[in-house]
Amino acid sequence: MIRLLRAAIAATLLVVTPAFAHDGVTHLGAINISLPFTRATLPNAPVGGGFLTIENEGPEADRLVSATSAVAGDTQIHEMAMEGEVMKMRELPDGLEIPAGETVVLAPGGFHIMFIGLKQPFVEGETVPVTLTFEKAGSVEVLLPVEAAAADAPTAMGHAH
Ligand SMILES: [Cu+2]
Repeated sequence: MIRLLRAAIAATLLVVTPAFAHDGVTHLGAINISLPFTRATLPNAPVGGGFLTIENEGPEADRLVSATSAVAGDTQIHEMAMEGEVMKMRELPDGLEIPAGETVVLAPGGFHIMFIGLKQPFVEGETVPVTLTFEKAGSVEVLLPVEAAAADAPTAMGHAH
């Protein structure tokens, strides 16, 4: 019985081990995720945005294929693109490629994670959990610190506009 229990615990540890956070960077295989943040939302705001930086240290391209979170009814990966003369955001149905050896930044005005149908407002100083799934590296939960509503970078970057 005890042996079974130990085996179960060991198996659990094996599943959890590949992802770990260090100095604010979440490591998942060849993928490093840093500078996560989101912005405070007004009460009853329908949507929120998630931002972070994804580095691929590996020799092969990977792809962020999905994002999920308990804070919203739906969570999507979006890009900003010109439609005629208007900048609009749209979902990337195939996710976002992270080329080998490159870094892709999700930031206001560009790629972002879109939380749709917020179940509660995002409050400055709290964190919003999001689970990111990569085609090759697998899944990892990242906590996005909630910054001020107009923030364009995490506080740690030292931005003061
Ligand atoms: Cu969006």
